[in-house]
Amino acid sequence: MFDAYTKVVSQADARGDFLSSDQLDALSRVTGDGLKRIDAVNRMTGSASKIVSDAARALFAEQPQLIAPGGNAYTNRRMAACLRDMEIILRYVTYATFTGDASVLNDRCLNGLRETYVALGTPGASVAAGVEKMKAAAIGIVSDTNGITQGDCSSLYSEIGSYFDLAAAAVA
Ligand code: PEB
Repeated sequence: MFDAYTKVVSQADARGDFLSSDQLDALSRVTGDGLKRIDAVNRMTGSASKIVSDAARALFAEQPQLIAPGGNAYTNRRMAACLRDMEIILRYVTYATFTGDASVLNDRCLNGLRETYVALGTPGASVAAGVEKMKAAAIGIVSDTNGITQGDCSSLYSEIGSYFDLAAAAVA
């Protein structure tokens, strides 16, 4: 598991190189955006249950076969597992956002997830659709400018979006 800093150090060490000025510039941008990053994590964390439930509601409205008899989210047990899975994925996206690196998401959540869903008969494309709905909800909440000092957060939004996209692509 890496963060934005240890990832660069590990890559430089593997080559026996000092950190390059490009790498230092990139890391100083990460540092400069540090408080924005923590605010974003704080908002996603505080609204996690809303992000999950709104995304799940939208997913089931769009794909009602999932909750019909025989569907993969039919029965309370499977519905609970589905909501739990979405929450787990969101939690790892917040970790990746916090560390500025996708490795925790990849190594601890997405690795083998597609195979797990295939084995369970859970439709990966539907999980991916749910993840994309969480992305929209999360970025909406993170980018709410109400009551905060406004600044340029565009690269942070696209980074957060990329973690959701990574999760969706891993199971689709
Ligand atoms: C991954 N999900 C399920 C299981 C596992 C995971 C390991 C099997 C064991 C169990 O039921 O608990 N666990 C989960 C995860 C990590 C982990 C992400 C990462 C660290 O450890 N069903 C749907 C939707 C979708 C869904 C499309 C969006 O119709 C999910 C939610 N996951 C779903 C369902 C089950 C499941 C299990 C319904 C139960 C399937 C079953 O038992 O038939």
